[in-house]
Amino acid sequence: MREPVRVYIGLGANLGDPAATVRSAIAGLAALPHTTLLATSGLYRSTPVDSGGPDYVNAVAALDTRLTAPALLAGLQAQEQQAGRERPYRNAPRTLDLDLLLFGSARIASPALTVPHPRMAGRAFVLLPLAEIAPGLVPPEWLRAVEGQGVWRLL
Ligand code: A4P
Ligand code: MG
Repeated sequence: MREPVRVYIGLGANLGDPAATVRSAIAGLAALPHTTLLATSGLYRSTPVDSGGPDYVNAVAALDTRLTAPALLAGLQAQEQQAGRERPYRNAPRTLDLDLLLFGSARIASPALTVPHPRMAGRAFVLLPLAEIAPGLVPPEWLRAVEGQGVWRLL
């Protein structure tokens, strides 16, 4: 059996009831096989970055998993599909985004998977919730660089 790896997942939603979607997605992460949910950040409201529509709800979760990175990604994508299928509108945009931010100290560059997530360092909606549960992973200069992006922690 593989040793568990500490991984961080970024969650985002901006359609339907995004807070409820993110909360149920966290429950879905906890139910992944060979995986333990260790910590979740609070929920954050954020203005869309490089996209339109309503504000997002974002969060970050820490897991220990014995899954391989591709198997974990497949589990995340299955959960995205499931959230999408619950939406009644034709051609509705995706209602749940699950990004694999970090997979231990692995660096992965395959066609299907890039880890660390290539855009995480410039995004306050990732860095603030990540810093809440893993402050050592977020250099202070990264946080300073994203000051001013619209992100608010929800109670
Ligand atoms: N993929 C490669 N690396 C990864 C990874 N580390 N984690 C591939 C997850 N997927 C990864 O992703 C497209 C493809 O990326 C997948 O098939 C997978 O093989 P997707 O989730 O289908 O599409 P996407 O999320 O629209 O694209 P992308 O490029 O992941 O977008 P981002 O960068 O995730 O941005 N603004 C706010 N405020 N909050 C948000 O959450 N999210 C986005 C999405 C834009 N603006 C936002 C937010
Ligand atoms: Mg994505």
